[in-house]
Amino acid sequence: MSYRIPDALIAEENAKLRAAQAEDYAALGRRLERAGVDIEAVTAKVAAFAVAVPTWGVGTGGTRFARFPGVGEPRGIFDKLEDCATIHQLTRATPTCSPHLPWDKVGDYRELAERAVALGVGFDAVNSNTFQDAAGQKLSYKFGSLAHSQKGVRDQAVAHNVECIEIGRKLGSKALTVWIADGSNFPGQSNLNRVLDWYLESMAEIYARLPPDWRVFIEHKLYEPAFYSTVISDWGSNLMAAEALGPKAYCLVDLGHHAPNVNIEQIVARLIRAGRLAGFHFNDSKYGDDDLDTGAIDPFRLFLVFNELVDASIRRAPGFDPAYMLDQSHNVTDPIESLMASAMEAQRAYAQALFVDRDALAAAQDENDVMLAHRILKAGFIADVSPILAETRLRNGGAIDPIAVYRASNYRKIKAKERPAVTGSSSGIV
Ligand code: RM4
Ligand code: MN
Ligand code: MN
Repeated sequence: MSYRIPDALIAEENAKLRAAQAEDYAALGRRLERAGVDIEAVTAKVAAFAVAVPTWGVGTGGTRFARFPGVGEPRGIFDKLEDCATIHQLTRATPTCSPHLPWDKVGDYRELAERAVALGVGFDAVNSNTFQDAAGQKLSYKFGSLAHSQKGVRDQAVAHNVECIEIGRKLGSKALTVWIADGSNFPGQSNLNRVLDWYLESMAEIYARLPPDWRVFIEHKLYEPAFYSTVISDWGSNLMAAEALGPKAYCLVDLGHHAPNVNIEQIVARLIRAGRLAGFHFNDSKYGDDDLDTGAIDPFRLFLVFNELVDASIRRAPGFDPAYMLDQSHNVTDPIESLMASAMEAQRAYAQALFVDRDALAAAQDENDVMLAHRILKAGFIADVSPILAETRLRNGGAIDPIAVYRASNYRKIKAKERPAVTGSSSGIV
């Protein structure tokens, strides 16, 4: 039987912090009470917040230069599931994981689904992969996949996505996420409109194969690996595609897939307005990188995104049902620690957005009291909501301090023995 962190260890570590946690939570409760807010209402909302973990995120990532694998890394999807379950066990914020195919292909999906149930995790959106060639694949994706100039390659990419839907059905998923690397490196390499036509044709075939209760999430990305143009480059192209396909197509926002300084929260607001927001791939970035830890670089931006989400949920925006997922690559940290910290950062931004006094904000906006409006919004961001986050974990059987418990458990060292070292090092995102 493979190692799992004992509940007794969580309880033991929690006992050390329990008194301080109770004190901090009570103090915050009193502060909120003065503002007419019931802390329990906020805590209940935060406790209901969930973000999916990407199965590929629990392995050590790399850059295009190198990958430095760590000890005790997962060797396949069954090991990855264990790590995803550990993240949820301690944070109580990540009940599902999002598989990537063919990376997570197995012979028996019933066995995989059963293992997930035994570990207490479910499956979120299935991600297709036509940005690299799978072993034994007939035609190459070197020059594209769903938008390739040759019909045979497009058909192969469509068939892969249809297979992803079939596998996802067996795992209990309800959505397919499609991100393609198709694009060009040189002006003149491809006709900017023709590739979009081919993409839409291919996607229409995939769309036709969606089960009635499924959605398809389209993910745009400005550049990389294509450096001159990408077929689905931005939210405009994404929305055009979703609207061309039909009501089950939604636009997914990966925070790292925009030009620097783009106003992402405004894009989110627009997609909500169009009733087409699929959800998120959370991560952070400073320059053109796309996979740093959520909230590590610009937590204010993350807060502003959640501010739009809370605003939409309060006014019950039609079609608003976003799926939340982390999408990161961990090159220099233990992936489990990064993913736990990131789940908590997403939760934090949500809790901070819940702190904003929305009636007062709307009144200040109507009065054009710029400074007051800004301060009301900022009050949410500067609020220390940590006691609420810790309280939700404590009440749900998780850890007050997940990273401390994880370290105390020696999980990685134990896994290093259970999972013999992966030899060799390759470059690539995962
Ligand atoms: C891409 C994109 C996709 C993810 C891959 C691994 O940049 O963000 O969502 O599946 O990376
Ligand atoms: Mn992504
Ligand atoms: Mn990405």
